Amino acid sequence: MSALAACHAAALASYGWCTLDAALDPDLVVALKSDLEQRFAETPLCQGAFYGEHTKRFGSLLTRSPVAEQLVMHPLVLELAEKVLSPWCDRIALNLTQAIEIHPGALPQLPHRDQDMWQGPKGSIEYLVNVMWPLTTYTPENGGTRLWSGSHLNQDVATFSENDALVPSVGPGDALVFLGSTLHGGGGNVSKLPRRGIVVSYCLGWLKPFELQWLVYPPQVARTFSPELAALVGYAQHRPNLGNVEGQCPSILLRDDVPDFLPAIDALRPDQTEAADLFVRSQMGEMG
Ligand SMILES: O=C(O)CCC(=O)C(=O)O
Ligand SMILES: [Fe+2]
Repeated sequence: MSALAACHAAALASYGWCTLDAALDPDLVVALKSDLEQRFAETPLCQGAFYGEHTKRFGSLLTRSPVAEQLVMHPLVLELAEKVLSPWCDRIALNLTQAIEIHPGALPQLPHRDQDMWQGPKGSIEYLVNVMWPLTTYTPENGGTRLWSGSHLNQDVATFSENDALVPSVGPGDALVFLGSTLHGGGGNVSKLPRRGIVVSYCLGWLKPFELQWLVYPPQVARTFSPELAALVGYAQHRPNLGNVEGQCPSILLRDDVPDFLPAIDALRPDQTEAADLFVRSQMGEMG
């Protein structure tokens, strides 16, 4: 792991969040903003108390701007996500890409931990790494993401005082990284202008993702992705044998010709291959 990533990983472990300053070329942010402008304008306001009725959200960002790939595949971000999540999975997966616009008049969002969408044990496993890429400068007035530093170490505490929340100062080109176990929420917007940002999150490769990646990037779309990006959105098996098509890696669907009849082929970890082979050999020994 690079020294830079190790430093950020240590901050994530201690505080549950960290910022990456100037992680993206400003020209790319300009291009990204312009690619998304029309969609922000035409997307209706959200409904429901969690999303917030003065906010707009839309997903599938890899189909909405070529710059989105640079966010999703950002090397330092991927290094951090893998460092945090790899103890509990064979590979990580893209959980969502979502653009969020918080309008003037929006109330603060319910403080929450994103990992609570999965009903497994909490405190012993890290499920998700979140990356917020601001498109406008975030402030406590305009709805900048508020979070509770250290809250990842206190899973039993459902919520903390608003007075203890902090709003990291991040702007276009920076990234705010926080764990799925860190309590956070969008801020209320008492300014006159909307706050815009993009969330990219990564989860354990065996979880059901928040945004159904195979549906938003069906094979005809994923075929245009690099093999690494296609694997991250789900065109890869999670060993052993999870997430297959006809017992094969789902990336088979990205080929020009997909044979009608396919053999199921094991995709096991080396330790599992060894155990299965050993067992087969012992059975053959018994038979003859
Ligand atoms: O918009 C934000 O700052 C955070 C949004 C958020 O945490 C969520 O919708 O889960
Ligand atoms: Fe959240």
